[in-house]
Amino acid sequence: MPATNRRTVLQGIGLGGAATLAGCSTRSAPKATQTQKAMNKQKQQTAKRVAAAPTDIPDPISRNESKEVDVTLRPEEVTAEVEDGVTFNYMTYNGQVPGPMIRVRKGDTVNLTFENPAENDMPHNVDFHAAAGPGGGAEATMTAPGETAHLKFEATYPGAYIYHCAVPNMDMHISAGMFGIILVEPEEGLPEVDHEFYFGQHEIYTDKRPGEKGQHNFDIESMKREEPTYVVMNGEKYACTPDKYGAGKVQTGDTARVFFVTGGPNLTSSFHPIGNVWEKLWPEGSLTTKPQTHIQTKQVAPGSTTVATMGFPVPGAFKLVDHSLTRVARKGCMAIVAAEGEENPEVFDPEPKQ
Ligand SMILES: [Cu+2]
Repeated sequence: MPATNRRTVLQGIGLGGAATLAGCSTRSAPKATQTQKAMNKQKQQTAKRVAAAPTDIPDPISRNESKEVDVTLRPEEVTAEVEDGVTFNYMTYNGQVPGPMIRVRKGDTVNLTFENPAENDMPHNVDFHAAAGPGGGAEATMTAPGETAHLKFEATYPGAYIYHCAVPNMDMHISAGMFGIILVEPEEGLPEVDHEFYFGQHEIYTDKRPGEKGQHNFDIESMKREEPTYVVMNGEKYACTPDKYGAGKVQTGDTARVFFVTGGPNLTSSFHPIGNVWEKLWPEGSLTTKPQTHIQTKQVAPGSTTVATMGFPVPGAFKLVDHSLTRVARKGCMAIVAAEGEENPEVFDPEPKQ
């Protein structure tokens, strides 16, 4: 369907046009209560896992010229567990939280296909902070269930950028999981590392207490108060730890680069690697800025990212957390990278001889 016709249809069902853009008129937007009802509907689709695998990242770019990169995003509404025995109706890009990491090079053209599956209940779209154009593509990709939209844009500036859903009730969609990273590598590429990991933090607002068994419904009142039930990395409580899907694995002496995004929609993360520091850190994912060095805790605002490297001089479990630690101890916000290898008592000796 051509874009203009699609918009006409969407406006007809109260979902279209200017109302899709952040902060704009909500003249034809669905009411939040309508969206909440749709979010809390019994879903047909259930998923075993929505947590993105932190190593599921496209390879670093080695080419020296620009090209067109095909990307397909499918907003998928699925029910899955936040933790054992606790289910929630997520909204995702391609069934995972955060959405797939998109990797291009400055000057590349992103050729996006945006497919809103017919079995969905809600309209969705995507706003790329890496796209220079109205709404980052939000209006161009605004689709009702069963529709497909196309968008092309040139990645004109390097950096690690968030993309997220930007329909009128965008806070509800982001808190259900609709955000991810698009990485635009500088022309010269990124420094070589041994490992790369991808993590995204966001809040889940429900009508129950953390850990209370059963289906948790989305609760707009707790979102308005900004009091989430869960604060999670990669969509689920402690998803990327040995107790759930496993920790990231490295060897002592390796270097790792972490791509981190705060989806929010409301809380700023104080991103910290316990037992380590960020050796080099590119604030706000700005890859044209010189990195900061030896940073303990970095605030990452909703709608922003950070890129940071860490080393592993000694073996052990290195916990990546939001240093607002109640979110870690009680609300699920932690990932682990485990380093294996020889002890290095000169650097760190947990059992010194007396
Ligand atoms: Cu959405």
